[in-house]
Amino acid sequence: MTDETSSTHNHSRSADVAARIERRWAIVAIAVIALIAVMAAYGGIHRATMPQTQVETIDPTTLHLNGEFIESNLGSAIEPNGSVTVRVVGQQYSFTPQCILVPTDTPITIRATSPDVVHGFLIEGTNINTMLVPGYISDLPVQFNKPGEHLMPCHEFCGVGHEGMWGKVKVIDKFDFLQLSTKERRLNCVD
Ligand SMILES: [Cu+2]
Repeated sequence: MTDETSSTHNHSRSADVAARIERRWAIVAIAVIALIAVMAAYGGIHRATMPQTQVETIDPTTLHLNGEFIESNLGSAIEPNGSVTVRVVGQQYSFTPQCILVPTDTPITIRATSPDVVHGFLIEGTNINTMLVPGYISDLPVQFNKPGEHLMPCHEFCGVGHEGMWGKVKVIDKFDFLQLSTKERRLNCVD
């Protein structure tokens, strides 16, 4: 072997090594991207992320006049399938209803919006934490396993009265809730 051929040989061998290492790192990079894409899809589909990608809009100037957020429709309603839907409006500077009444061990959907400015919506002790944005409906699933009370502060500065904007969620036994629901179409604990 002459010096020249051996150096060409070495050169092509190191090029092979470099190509192999590059390929390996490309596979690692693609695997990381694929893993992140799968995690994002899983989080979105299983509602593990907020805000949701699904966007529901509503006209904030007329929500008190017609549609599901008129005053007589606010509060907790039992659906035909046994789940509960709670409709809430956050406005400067209170929530309606101010006290939300819900049953234990029942799938609950909270639907909330705002007619004026952005408010925060948080239920202490749960993963419910979102914003009420005028023009949009926030739709959140929650379930409570035991009776009790949870504070529900507005945690988004919404004006001079912001610090006084508090509500609460009262969780009562499923059986008691069902009994109350035979008397009223929409339940809350302000009455
Ligand atoms: Cu507020």
